[in-house]
Amino acid sequence: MLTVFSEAHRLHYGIELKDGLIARSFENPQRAETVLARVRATGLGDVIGERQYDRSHYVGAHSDRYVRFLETAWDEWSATGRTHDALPLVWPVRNLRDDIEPAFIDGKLGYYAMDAGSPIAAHTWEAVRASANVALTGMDVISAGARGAFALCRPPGHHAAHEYMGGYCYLNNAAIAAQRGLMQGAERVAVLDVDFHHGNGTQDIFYDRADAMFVSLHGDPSVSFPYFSGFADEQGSGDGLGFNANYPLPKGTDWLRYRDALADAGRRLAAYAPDVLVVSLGVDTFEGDPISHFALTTGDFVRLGEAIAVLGMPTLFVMEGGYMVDEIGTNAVNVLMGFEGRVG
Ligand code: 6XA
Ligand code: ZN
Repeated sequence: MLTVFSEAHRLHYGIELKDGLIARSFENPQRAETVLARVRATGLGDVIGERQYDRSHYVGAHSDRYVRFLETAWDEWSATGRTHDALPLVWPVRNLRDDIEPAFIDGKLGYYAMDAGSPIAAHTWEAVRASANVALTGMDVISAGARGAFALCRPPGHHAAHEYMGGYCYLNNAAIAAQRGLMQGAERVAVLDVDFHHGNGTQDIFYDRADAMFVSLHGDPSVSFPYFSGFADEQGSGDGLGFNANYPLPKGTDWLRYRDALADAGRRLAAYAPDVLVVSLGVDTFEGDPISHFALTTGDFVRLGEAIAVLGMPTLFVMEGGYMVDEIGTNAVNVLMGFEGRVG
């Protein structure tokens, strides 16, 4: 299986508001390097760089004005004399006005963010674009006929919605890739999100569409981030009704429980019969993950890859979360090896 990787991810390493304090982000450059090292150590396949795509490839999944915000945010922030990372500090919740885009950057940051987890620094946009381009390149590999490909994206994408960033995400790499699959002739695409956290951004982007199904297994949002999305009654709207499925699972979920939900998700996907499957591959479901609450073991990730392979769909894996840095490489690549039938 080909892996697509961009060194530009190293340009981004920010801060987040955590436990009431500003701290270095759990989402750090070492994550992608550890996964890449494991790809090479296992001989999974060749590693290629990303192709270049212009901004028009991000619009659709995202609004034009949101992409514009991402492109200009650092310049607007730094023009005020500030040299540290930009973070939002006020949000248009409930009855506050969300119909007027603020003119000043401090307002724009809150307008286009769901949390204080997606900092913007001088080179963030370069890394973000490269990550989306990694996913687009991966979809091109699939559209050219490959059975599987791995987009080793960083920063991740599944919390990024049509018009907001959050949870370490800026552009929704999986949705952007899925959209390209549709542009390249797929009649239906599906996204299976196995990250511990609900992929609220991907759900948002495809919620009212019948040509893209979104299926997610994740920690119950009543007790886990992102808290405000990911409940079982979110089933799509309009043309998209019935094409969104959430499987919120309790803290402590282990493989036996996970496997049952995955089997149900697999039946849904098989009935939909997409031309392409995109897997939002987070391995923060690992028992040792520092910010998540499931109990999958390193061996379980092989089983996960095998179960995805059984669906028999051309599959693009897109890297999302996973923070136990030592094991993230083994766990992510175990899914891919399981998919390839390379380990038993
Ligand atoms: C709160 C936790 C963000 C979760 C990010 C993640 N800052 N998403 O792993 O999949
Ligand atoms: Zn996650």
